[in-house]
Amino acid sequence: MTGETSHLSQGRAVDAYVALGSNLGDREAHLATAIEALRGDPEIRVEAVSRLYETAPVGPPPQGPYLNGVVHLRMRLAPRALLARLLAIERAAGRTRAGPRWGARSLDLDLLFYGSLTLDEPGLCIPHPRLHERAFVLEPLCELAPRLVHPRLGTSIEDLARRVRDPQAVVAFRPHPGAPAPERTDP
Ligand code: PH2
Ligand code: MG
Ligand code: MG
Repeated sequence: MTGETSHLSQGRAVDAYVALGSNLGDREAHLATAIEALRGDPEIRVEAVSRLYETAPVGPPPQGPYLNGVVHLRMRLAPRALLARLLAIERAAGRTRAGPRWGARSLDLDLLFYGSLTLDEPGLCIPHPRLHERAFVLEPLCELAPRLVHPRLGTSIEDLARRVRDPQAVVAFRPHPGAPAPERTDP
């Protein structure tokens, strides 16, 4: 095999889940642009996109609320090749790495799962090391993959989400398309 194909995961299609977040600028536009960029990548298939949630910021620096969501991807790219695509999409949204850890950002794309792979390398830890503590990740992920089992913890997303659920801190940004229409309040 030549170097040209070394970014491929030996021809095997893999399901990956990526968390989306933004709390700077036009948050919804940043997330929409990221989803469009993934859809436009000929080597990535976007299988599903969760609803977006407005979430209270987690972490020390004072900052505004986030919009968060999760996408399910299917591709043959190896983990590092996928990570490189995600970082390029972040940069195109004006993301810099100058701010404090856990500080405000225009766009954050975090690789949560890559099949059932576990990996702990500089710059890339799979599954994402904090996903099981974060309601803002687990709530949207639970919509797409409730039965997915975390390969390190041996626990389903549904069970992990139940443990951290926080309806005050993670609120659907738009009503679910199938939800009943809000009650009319005109006089
Ligand atoms: N991301 C962070 C730090 N804190 N809080 C929320 N609600 N959502 C995020 O995506 C988030 C955060 C660093 O990546
Ligand atoms: Mg993050
Ligand atoms: Mg990140």
